[in-house]
Amino acid sequence: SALALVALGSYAQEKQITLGFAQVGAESAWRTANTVSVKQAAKDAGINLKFSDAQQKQENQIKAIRSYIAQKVDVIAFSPVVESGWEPVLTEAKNAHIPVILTDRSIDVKDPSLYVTMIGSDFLEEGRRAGRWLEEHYKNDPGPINIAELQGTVGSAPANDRHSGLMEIIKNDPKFKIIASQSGDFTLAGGKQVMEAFAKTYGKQINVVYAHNDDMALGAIQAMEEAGMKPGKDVNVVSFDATKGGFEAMIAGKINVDVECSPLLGPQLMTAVKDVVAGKQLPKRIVTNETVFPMSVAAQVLPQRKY
Ligand code: GYE
Repeated sequence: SALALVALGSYAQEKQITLGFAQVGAESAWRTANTVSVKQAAKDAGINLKFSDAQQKQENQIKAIRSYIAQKVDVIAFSPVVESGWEPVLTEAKNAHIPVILTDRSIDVKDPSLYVTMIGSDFLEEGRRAGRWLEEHYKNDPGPINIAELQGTVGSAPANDRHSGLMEIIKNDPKFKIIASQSGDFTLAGGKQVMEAFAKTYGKQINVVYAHNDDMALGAIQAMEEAGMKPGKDVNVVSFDATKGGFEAMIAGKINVDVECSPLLGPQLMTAVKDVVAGKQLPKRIVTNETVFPMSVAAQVLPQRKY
């Protein structure tokens, strides 16, 4: 009867959505802020969140996604540790008719129907922004400008793209040279350890430290200071994320420029989850709004920073 249909309709509307979220880990201040944002936004949206932490291992994320499939969650979202190797598990989700939303990091798959949308930053553009800052900063310097690069997690989208974005800008200017490049896995300890080795091998030859995130930049600053180098003065430190820790280092004169990357993706993600459950069509790519903060504005901007 019509009445039963109306009752059924309102029941369907009120049914709580269950979201399975497979997080990368807890490697950085960025990640911690991202986790808080996702959990808070789920609460605010009345979404039942199942949350797992992969400790930066793809195999753990794959296990978590499989368990969400087995539990028949309504939507799966995850921030992929690395770009490659996702076809099998995403095909399983597709066969189970569970929509998948990517947040933060992108993946490399041939079949775009394996996910609904990707919400997050344009890491390639972030790398270009850093490169443009370097070009501007050194425009009257004949060089050579020797860059030591602290890469993020090997195979991750932000590490790949922050490297490529920089290269795009500096490749036609031979005065810029990447003299050393190694992964510090996006952690403070990793950045410190790699920088200790760089300082020993290259010492005063290094003009720029290009750190793929603030945590590694902060670790590198410690290593440089222990090696008697002056970060922010005789070595220009370029970093990403623009966390409070990054801002404090800029105010202390130790990070020269911080390229913003927002972890506050929770609200956008929950909107996308609701839309997908409601059968709405979503854009394939939802890009986060971001900017660049040079050291000179840090003290003024810090009070408004949310992560
Ligand atoms: O820059 C870094 C974190 O994927 C954008 O991961 C994220 C990166 C972020 O560990 O701090």
